[in-house]
Amino acid sequence: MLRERAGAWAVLGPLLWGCGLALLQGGMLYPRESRSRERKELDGLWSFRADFSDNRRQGFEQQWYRAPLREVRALSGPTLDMPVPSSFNDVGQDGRLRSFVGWVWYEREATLPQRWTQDLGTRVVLRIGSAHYYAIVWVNGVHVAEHEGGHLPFEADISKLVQSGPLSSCRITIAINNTLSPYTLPPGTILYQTDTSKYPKGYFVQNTNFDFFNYAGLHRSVLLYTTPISYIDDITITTDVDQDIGLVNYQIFIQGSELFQLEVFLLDADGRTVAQGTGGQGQLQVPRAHLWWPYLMHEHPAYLYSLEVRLTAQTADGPVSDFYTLPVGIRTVAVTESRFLINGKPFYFHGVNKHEDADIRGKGFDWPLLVKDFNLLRWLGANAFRTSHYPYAEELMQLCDRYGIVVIDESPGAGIALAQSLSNVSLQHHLEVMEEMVRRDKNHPAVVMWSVANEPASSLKPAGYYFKTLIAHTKALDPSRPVTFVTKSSYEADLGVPYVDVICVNSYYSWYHDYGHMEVIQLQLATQFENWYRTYQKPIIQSEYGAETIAGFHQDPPLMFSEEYQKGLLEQYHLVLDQKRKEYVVGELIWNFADFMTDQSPQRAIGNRKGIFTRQRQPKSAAFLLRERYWKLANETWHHQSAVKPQCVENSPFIF
Ligand code: GCB
Repeated sequence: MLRERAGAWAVLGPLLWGCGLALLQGGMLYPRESRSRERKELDGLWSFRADFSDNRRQGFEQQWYRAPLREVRALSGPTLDMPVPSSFNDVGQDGRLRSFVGWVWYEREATLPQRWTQDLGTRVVLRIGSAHYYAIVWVNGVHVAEHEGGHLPFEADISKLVQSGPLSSCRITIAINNTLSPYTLPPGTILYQTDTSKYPKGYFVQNTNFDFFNYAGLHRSVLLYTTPISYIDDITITTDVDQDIGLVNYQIFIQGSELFQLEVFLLDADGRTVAQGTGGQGQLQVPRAHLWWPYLMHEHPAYLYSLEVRLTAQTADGPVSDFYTLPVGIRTVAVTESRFLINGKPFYFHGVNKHEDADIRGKGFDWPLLVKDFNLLRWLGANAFRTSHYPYAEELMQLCDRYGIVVIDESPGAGIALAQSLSNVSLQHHLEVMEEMVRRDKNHPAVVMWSVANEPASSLKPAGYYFKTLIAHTKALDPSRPVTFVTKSSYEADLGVPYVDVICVNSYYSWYHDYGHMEVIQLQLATQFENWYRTYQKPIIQSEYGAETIAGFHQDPPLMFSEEYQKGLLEQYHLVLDQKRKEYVVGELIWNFADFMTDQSPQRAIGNRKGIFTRQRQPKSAAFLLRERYWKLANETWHHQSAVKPQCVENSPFIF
């Protein structure tokens, strides 16, 4: 039975990859420079105005996109300087902006190289990495794009606009609305307060059922890039291993020409060509392939090849060439009744849940923060994280590939609490979001599983159909990876878990239940695992556990909120995890990597404090406890034949 299920994955994956991933129409390749492609980042200061008018629609009524924003006289006042990427909420001193709900307007001028505006053989694309939540984009006052969803990129081909006149610059205006509804992902509701004895006229607040602050704005880079008019639109890679031969299946989509030739070259890390092919679809074979292994599982983790794709296309104006290079990791993923296998070896997730969150910038992308977080992860000996509770920046996913940090890639399906949010309207949008997410992240070897949601109301009646459809669709999009969602429902009531490949369970024993009583953890946790496993015979990940901890609060014997309590609680969990990981538990992810901002509430002392690091990335005592544990776990799951084992050497934490 065990082997049969593993086998089914291994066999079905390669057979289905062609049809599954082909369901996706249109590409969203990361914009990389090449011999045929240029890019221009538009990060920096943009003009900004929040529309404080009562109906939040003054910007549309006065058509703020028609002229430079600073020239429009508006009730909402002058424009502000706004950094991009950044959330707009925490950079100012105006409390109204911090909690603003409605339309905000961003604008900047971009100067374009002459060739971009004069060479009609050049395609100019505007790409927005993340605009939370709903965005409308104009270039020189002309509507070019609209997008729903705050965590995935979208693009507009603006060639015609910038090549139609003598202009060497263009004005980009982006209106963004952070209002959430029961049908958005994540969902939310606007509550109007009509009791005029308590609230001013027109008073409303936005409520959510998720536990992170609804930061908004341009969270990732906005950039312009070029391709030739006939171009490589999408590449899909799946990999397999046959004995010591690595198999790289590729499928390439071209736009702008029906008549073209494609050549592909697979280069090793030293730049040597190890395999090559032609045509839009095929399989490359790599004898004695270096596999992509997770961090701390192998002496040489995260081995990446490069797939160089060269297009020569015939167009009305003559031949055109396009070049794109994609990093490729050769690895397999499989799930049995009790194990998660990477390259056929049992993999144990020992890692964290994260958030895109930091002081001042909110959810804005930041290179120093990114590098610090990876250094902390490697110091900790973490081999995995979940992108709780939305897809993270592409640059971060690339570093996961490069460092061997395994990712459970989660959609923004957090806080699905109302029956309305399990309706067909919501489902349709959720299916589209999964398409966007798979399209963006399908080629990352680090991504080993999709998570379609976090803690939905999966015991409500519509949840059965909702998750059956959503998971089946995700598997059809990508048959090469397992699919899950993260549950907090009981094993008896959950209607979605029958469809997952791996059960991901969150529990907060002796925190939200029996608080202060760590002595109940072992019994309750063991019962949790046994119930789920007896019912489903699927591997289980403890996808969240933790305790609110204010750094610097000490209390012995431990009391809640102290560093000692956090450590004590974790230790109780670890005792049970150590038994059950010998059987069917395949991972443990602490909640949370670092403290993060939430809505205000009596339970949150300026945000959620369950981090093992503070929001400024300084360790609490629990970080040292976990570090010891993770390095020990790494030692046990080391699969390479060599005698060298992972070691956590003081002051030189990464030996690889
Ligand atoms: C959970 C949620 C997470 C919260 C966490 C908590 O179950 O998945 O988003 O932040 O609990 O700290 O309450």
